Amino acid sequence: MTIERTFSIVKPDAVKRNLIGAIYQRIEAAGLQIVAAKMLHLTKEQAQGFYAEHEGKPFYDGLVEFMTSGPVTVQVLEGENAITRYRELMGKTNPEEAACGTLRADFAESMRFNSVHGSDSPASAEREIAYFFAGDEICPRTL
Ligand code: IDP
Repeated sequence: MTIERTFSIVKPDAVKRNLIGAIYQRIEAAGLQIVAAKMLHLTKEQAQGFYAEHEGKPFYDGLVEFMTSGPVTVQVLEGENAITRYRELMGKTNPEEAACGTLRADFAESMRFNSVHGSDSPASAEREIAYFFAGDEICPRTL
């Protein structure tokens, strides 16, 4: 059993439509624990740095504009194989290709306005968690 942490964002399109609770409910129902959470309105510099790997791609400027268009919530999720399981819960980037019952199939508006982010590898998860959270902001359950 591999207990992992992954990083998640409820993006501005979903926060605007009051979907934070619905998305948190799906995360918890899937057996993942939210061990850190906060609301932020990203600056342009924060969004550019977070998505630096996409710099130069045709969708990069639009993505940064979208991610700074309103508040987001950022979360650390913990659980068995959390990285893969949360990617499966989100569904594919393009909601038209996302499997039925996934967050993006049910909530996303388009390829850009696709409601949620989730880390795609252990290295990304580590970088993304550290980008937004200090160690003492993460609160794993005590048994
Ligand atoms: P992911 O969020 O599923 O990991 P990435 O390829 O890392 O997908 O892209 C990051 C984000 O950039 C996507 O979630 C989406 O919001 C946006 N994006 C990706 N590809 C496109 C595109 O072709 N058009 C518009 N936005 C895009």
